[in-house]
Amino acid sequence: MSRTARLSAVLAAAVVIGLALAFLVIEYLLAGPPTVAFAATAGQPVNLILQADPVSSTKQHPDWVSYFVKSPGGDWVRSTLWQLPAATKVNVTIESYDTCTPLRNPIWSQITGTDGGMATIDGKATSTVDSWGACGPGHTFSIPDLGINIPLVGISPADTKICTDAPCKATDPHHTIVFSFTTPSAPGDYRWQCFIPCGLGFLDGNGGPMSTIGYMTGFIKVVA
Ligand SMILES: [Cu+2]
Repeated sequence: MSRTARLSAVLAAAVVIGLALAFLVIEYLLAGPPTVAFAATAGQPVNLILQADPVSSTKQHPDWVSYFVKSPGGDWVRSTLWQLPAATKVNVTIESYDTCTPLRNPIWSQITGTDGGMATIDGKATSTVDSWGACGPGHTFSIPDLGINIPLVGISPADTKICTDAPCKATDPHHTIVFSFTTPSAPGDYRWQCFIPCGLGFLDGNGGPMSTIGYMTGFIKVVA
C-alpha cells in the first residue's frame, strides 16, 4: 500500500470514529427531556398534572417506569424537568398507573410537606398509606429539600388491564392523587425523585429509571 493510500485509510478511519462519537454524544448524552415551563398568573395557583406509568414511550427503554407531565398546551410530555414560579401555590394531580410494591421503609408511607399534610386519593382525604395491609404505593413523589413526600397508591398486580402504552389513558386502571404545596421563594433547582426502588433488573432496584432524568427523577426549576 502506498504512503498516500495508508494516509487516506487512517484519515477515513478517524472521520468514521469522530462521526460515531458525535452520534453517541448527541443521541445519548445530550438527548435529555425538555423542560416544561409553567408561567405565573398573578395570584393564581399553577396546575401541575402528572402521570406515573409502568412503561415509557422511548425506543431505548420502552419497559422503564416513567413520569409524564401535561404541558400548558395540554399535551402529555415525557419529562421530569418542570419550571415553576417561586412562592406560588401549585395544585398537583398525579395519575398513578403502575402496580403496587411494599415500601422498604414505612417513613415513605406518610404524606408530608403538602397543604394540611394531606392528599386526596380518589377523592378521599388521606395522611398515611398502609403499604403492607393492602395494595400500597407503586412509586413515591418526593422533594427532599422541601420535605414533600407523597406515596402514590398503585393498582393491584392482579388487574388484567394494566397500561402497556405510555402515556397511559384515563380509561386505563389508575388511582388519582391530588395535593397542593407552595414553591419556595428562593429560585433554584430542587431535585425530586421516587423512593421506591422500582428499577427492576438493576442492582437493588436503584439503577436505570430510578437514576435517569426523564423517568423516576428530575428537577423542579423554581424561577423568580
Ligand atoms: Cu418509582
